Order: sequence, then structure tokens, then C-alpha cells
Amino acid sequence: MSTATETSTHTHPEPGSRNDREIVDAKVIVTCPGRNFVTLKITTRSGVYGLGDATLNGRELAVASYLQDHVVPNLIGRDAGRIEDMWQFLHRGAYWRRGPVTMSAIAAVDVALWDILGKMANLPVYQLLGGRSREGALVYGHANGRDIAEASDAVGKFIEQGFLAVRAQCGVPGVKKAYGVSNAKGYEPAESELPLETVWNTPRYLEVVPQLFEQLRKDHGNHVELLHDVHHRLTPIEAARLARDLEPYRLFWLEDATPAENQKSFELIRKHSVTALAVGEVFNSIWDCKHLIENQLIDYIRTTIVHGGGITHVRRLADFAALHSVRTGFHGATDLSPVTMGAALHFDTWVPNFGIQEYMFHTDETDEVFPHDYVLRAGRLHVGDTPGIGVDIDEKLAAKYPYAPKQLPVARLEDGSMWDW
Ligand code: GCO
Ligand code: MG
Repeated sequence: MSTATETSTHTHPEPGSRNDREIVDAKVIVTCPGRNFVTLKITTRSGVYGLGDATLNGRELAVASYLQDHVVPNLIGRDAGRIEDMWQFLHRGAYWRRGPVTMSAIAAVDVALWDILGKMANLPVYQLLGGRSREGALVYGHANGRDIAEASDAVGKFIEQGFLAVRAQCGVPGVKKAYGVSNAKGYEPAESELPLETVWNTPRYLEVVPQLFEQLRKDHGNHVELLHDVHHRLTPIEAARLARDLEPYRLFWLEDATPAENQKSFELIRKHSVTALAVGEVFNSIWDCKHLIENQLIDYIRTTIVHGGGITHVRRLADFAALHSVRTGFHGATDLSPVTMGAALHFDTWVPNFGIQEYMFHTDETDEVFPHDYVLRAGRLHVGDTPGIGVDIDEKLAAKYPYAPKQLPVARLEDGSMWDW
């Protein structure tokens, strides 16, 4: 064993030293086992590697190029243990800050470094964050149906499987392809190479949603937690009306009731209703939700690891939210890979102001490409104790599923005007 006087810290060969943690390779892996995922694999001199998810649904190759062309050359030779400094370097150093592409790329690096640190310390990441605050993370599943009866049956199936919380969406009479409704086994919005054009009708939607939740409470009682995603379709005053109309059915939350770029619009919804509000799956930084959080205009913040700059930034966001009684409710649709789900679950296991975690089943092919140690038991997801984030990638298998271009749909009003999908 060498001593500090014999070798400089730059070339120190002993385990855990800077040299051991030197990044020697960083590889961007694009695979499509049922849907597209972008994964960053960072390898250190010691051979320990870490994974980070960089998937941005419908714009995957933009992040792959950001990483490959602009970030990877900066990683080689750096110390994988300087997680905070790396975050600051990539955020400040690019000059061009924030935005989904940049923040997803930074997140991939950040999570890969936390994974490496965990593996080197022989500890699961939740332990590095400060340890367990709970045994399992409450999750909600996605139930949907072409009409109210079908949606209610679907909710019943989730309850039978042990789910304690279920998001419910149903078809809107006169609307051909309502958000969240699918006749396939799992709801998967990015269906076609070019965006599917859907038509939207707000009055019909505002009529059917309270009827749906009235029926769900009749059929399933008051104890199951029910959630609903408006998916940015309403104006602030319409959102206020829906939130008020849903009050009798005591939703766990009403999500993305109106687009949140205009954060002040949530004041209007709050003024008219006590329905809990969730926002933020499309946010990328603390600055996107600062006004919403510090004015207590929302109850749950949805920004998760992959689109919010990784564990390092989302931890800052969650701490800020805790000061204002806002809890986490991380985005967890199928376009977030098991790598994000693993990292999010370590976070959920630790974060004091945890609320809920969204959880949709990935396809068997995706689960095979990304073996992981988290398990669902009685409505909660449990992380394993594998060092790091507990998710791996089978690169040979990943190579069998080449990238397949797919985009999210768009929505138009009946007169042809573009609307928010
Ligand atoms: C959700 C989301 C998703 C998004 C999808 C976009 O709450 O789960 O709204 O269904 O539409 O993640 O890529
Ligand atoms: Mg949503």
C-alpha cells in the first residue's frame, strides 16, 4: 500500500482513492425494448460502473447527442466521487441552463455517479442519502376505460392486486382519443412515428369527470385513494370549476389541471377549491416551481430524477418543498426507464416529505433489458439492498432492440386550433 507522501492524490492507486474513481469510459446506450430508452453508463478505472437514465419521450436522440457530443468528452479523466462539483460543472459550465434536454443529460450523469458511489461504498443509495424513512413507497397505478363502467372495472382490478391508490381516466363522449385511455394492455401514448392528431372537447370532459368519480366512490368506497390527470387541458377558471366539482369525491390529487408555465394561475384554482393539486412532471428545475411551492399553491411536486437534473437537484427541490408543506409525487410513467424508477425509489425511501410514487408496469422486454431489485408488495414498492441504485443493463439484449422513432400525440380543438395535449 502506498502512502500520501509517496504518491500524489492524482495517481494514488489504492481502492477508494481518486485514481480508482477516475472516469475512463462513458457510453450512451439507446434501446427500444417496447419503447425507447436512453441510458448512460459511466465506468471508472476500478471497473465499477454506474447507470443513469436520460430518456425524454419523443425527443430521445436530442439528449443522446447532448450527452455523446457535448458531455462525454468532459467526463473522461474526472473524479466520479465529486458528484456535486460535476453537477455544478455541467449546469453552470454549459452557460445554457435548464430545459428538458440539458437537465435530462445532467440527471443521467448525476444518477450514474450516485450509483458508482453506492457500489464503491457497498451501500444502497437510500443509505447514502440519510437512510430509510419508511418501509415501502406508496404507489398508484393507472386504470382507464372507454367509458365509466369500464374504468370502474379497471379500478377494481387494481384494488384486487393490492393497490391502495389508483389514477382513473375514462373516455369522453364525442372525443375519439381522450388522454389516458387505451384499449391496449398498458397505456402508451407515444404510438406513431409522426404525432397522432387528436381532437379535444372541454365541455364534454368537464361533464364526464365528476360522473366518473361519483361512480368510483359508489363502486369502491371511500378508502381507496383516487387520482386524476387533466394533462394540461383546462384554462385556470375551468380547472377551478373541475377542482370544485370533484370535492365530494375526495381525490388524493388532481394533476396538471392547467399548464403551469403561468404559475400565478394556480392562485385562482386554490381560491375556489380544496381539492389537492399536483404539478410538475414537465418541470426541470426548482425555478419552474418556486412560486407554486413558496406560495403553497400545490400539494405535490411531480418533478422526478430524470427530468429534474438528477438526485442532486431534486433533493434540493424536495427540501425546499418540505419547508412549504409540499410533498413529493414523482412522475413514473413507462417512458421513465427502470433506471429512473430505481433511483426514484431510493429517494422515496429516504425523503421525509414523501407523498406517493406513480408506477406503471414496464413490458417484460424492458424488465429483461434492465434487471432490477425493487419489488411491489401490497401497494408499495420496496427497494432492495443491492449497493448503488439496484438496476443493471443487459447490453447484449439491449442491442437487439434498435431505436424506433415515436412521437407523442397532439391535440386540436374541433375547429382545428392547436391545444395542449
Ligand atoms: C403521467 C403522464 C404521462 C405522460 C408521459 C409523457 O402522469 O403519467 O402524464 O402519461 O403523458 O409521461 O411522456
Ligand atoms: Mg401526468
